[in-house]
Amino acid sequence: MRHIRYFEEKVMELLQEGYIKGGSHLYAGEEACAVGAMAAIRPDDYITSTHRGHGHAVAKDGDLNELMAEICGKATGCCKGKGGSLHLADLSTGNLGANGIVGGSFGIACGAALSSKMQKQDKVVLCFFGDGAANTGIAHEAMNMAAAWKLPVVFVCENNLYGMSVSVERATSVKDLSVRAKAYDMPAIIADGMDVLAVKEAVEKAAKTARKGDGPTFVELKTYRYFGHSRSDPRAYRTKEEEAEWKSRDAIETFEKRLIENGVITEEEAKKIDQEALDDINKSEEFAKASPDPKPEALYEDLFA
Ligand SMILES: Cc1ncc(C[n+]2csc(CCOP(=O)(O)OP(=O)(O)O)c2C)c(N)n1
Repeated sequence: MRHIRYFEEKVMELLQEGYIKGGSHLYAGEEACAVGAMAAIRPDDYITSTHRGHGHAVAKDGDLNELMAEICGKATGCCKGKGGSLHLADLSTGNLGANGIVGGSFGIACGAALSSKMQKQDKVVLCFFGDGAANTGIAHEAMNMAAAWKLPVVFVCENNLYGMSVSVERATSVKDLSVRAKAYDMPAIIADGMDVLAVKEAVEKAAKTARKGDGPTFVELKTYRYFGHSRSDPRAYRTKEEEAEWKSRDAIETFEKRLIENGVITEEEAKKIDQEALDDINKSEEFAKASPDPKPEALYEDLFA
């Protein structure tokens, strides 16, 4: 979780410096969702990510240097600098990619899950999506198909209360998005997205169901993004009090406190873990900055059209 937090703070710094071009949607605040979910599946399982996908890529054990280089548009990136933040894919870890299309993760997840089922591969797919994406047409088509065909997919909704500046209450008829699972005869679990162990437990249960052939589950994680939707967002649609309240339950701080209180790690060990994460991220910045840009002729490579 510390790696993700420092990764995102570094990306913000590089965006503000103008070193990273284009848009970027930061995952800080939601770390427990990605880390808890990945801890619940196998390394050879798949994920489909969102436009807010850096945390998923890091938690799926992506190489930090390659991920940072990709976001900086460098040839050493995991997509050779051609995917960037919004299309951050890392097939070496089973990360089928972030997506600039809100709701884009659903169809790809169902395809991967169908492929796993047809090839009897025993792999599950975590389909991450936001509360805004839950209102897209493809979300409903995909959940219906996955339930009807008992596909090994887990629909992981990161409900961070806002889709850009629009709150869930304004955009959505239901309070808990996961009640929609009932319409597809699919089980639903709601978990605290600020508690990494609660997330792990929920996704583990859902992944087990999917892996044994009993189809999809809707897992709704209640969480919060700390930065604005993107860098130009002044966050005028939410109050400072609301932000402070969520930050008081910060997933990293509370988990660290819990580990120390329960004697799992000492304060010194916690500090060491923190420093190591910071060093790794600084190294990834150095790697990205020392890496070459893609060559112009690379524009014509890796095209499938
Ligand atoms: C099909 C489509 N419609 C609209 C957009 C513009 N857009 C980008 S992010 C976003 C909000 C998505 O909200 P949510 O799914 O809750 O994810 P969050 O940003 O909160 O993580 C919108 C509307 C888009 N990229 N794609």
